[in-house]
Amino acid sequence: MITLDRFILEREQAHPGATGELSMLLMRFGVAGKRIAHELATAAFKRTLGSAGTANVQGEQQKKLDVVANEILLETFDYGGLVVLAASEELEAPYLYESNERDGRYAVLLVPMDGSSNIDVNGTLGTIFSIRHREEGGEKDLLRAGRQQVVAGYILFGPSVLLVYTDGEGVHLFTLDPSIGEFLLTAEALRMPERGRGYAVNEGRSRGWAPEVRAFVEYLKENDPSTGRPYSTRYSASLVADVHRILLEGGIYLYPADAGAGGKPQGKLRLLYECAPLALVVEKAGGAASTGTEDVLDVVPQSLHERIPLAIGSRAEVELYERFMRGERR
Ligand code: AFP
Repeated sequence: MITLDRFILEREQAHPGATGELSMLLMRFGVAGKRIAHELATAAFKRTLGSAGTANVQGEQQKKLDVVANEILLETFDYGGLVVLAASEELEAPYLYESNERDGRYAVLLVPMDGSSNIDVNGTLGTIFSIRHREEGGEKDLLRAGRQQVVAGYILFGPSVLLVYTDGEGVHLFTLDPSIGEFLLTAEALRMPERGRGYAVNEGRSRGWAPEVRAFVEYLKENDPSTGRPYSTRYSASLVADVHRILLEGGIYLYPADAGAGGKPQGKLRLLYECAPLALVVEKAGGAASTGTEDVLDVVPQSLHERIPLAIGSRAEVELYERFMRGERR
């Protein structure tokens, strides 16, 4: 039985000179994951389902559990002197841990509750996280390409609670055993399929997409058993849940630029705390993530809450999507 803590500590021992700080930080995500899972499981009794009646910096309605999960995560790094800054989907500016300002060596980026429209219907949800090195200690430290992430991962709250992370060397999956309250290693050095049979996209928004995107999705739906088509649609309204399925089964998730009514012409998903962490996980498992024209991990952000179009999944489908976007395929 390999617990998350044991796995992390054994990997640390394989790196002579490691300070152990990153290990402590990673283990804290395990603790935060258990606390958030508990809040989700008991929300109906505590009356924490439903809207908080507030909006986040992006003008999106916050659920009570968006706020609760954000508070749990901020509190998680409030001691131990490790983290200087925490940037979150729910906060306009990064939270500064003043007591760690001098010595803290890390910054964290967070989506506390991904897929919050699933909260009230008992659907799958996630927390996305990314750890970066502290540079100067301010917001500018975060405005760097995704390749500079030290660790990235997510916690998936479904029928069981999973924690998936990469430190750049392999992607590892842990499952929470509620009987002992520990995350146990259930897959080490995961490799994702080269191609899949499914795609995830909110097709209700297709009128707002570029013709190239529509052509790609139409291509996936054509009948051609020799190329594995038609693909099946699998969309959950939680990026983490859809990417996790694709990590295990292959395929592609899309959230393209959407010029339709009420759409997001730059794409909906945030580069720094949604796209880049999942891109690192998927790339380290053998997949790819692209804006359609550029590798997500190469995009240098101009601002904290910047949005980009996202195509993420098996290498074969993402490369094919890029060919459609370049007009090489129709
Ligand atoms: P929420 O957390 O606000 O529900 O957004 C979830 C999300 O960022 C991502 O997890 C989903 O894949 C995507 O948005 C769903 O967006 P649509 O409702 O436009 O399909």
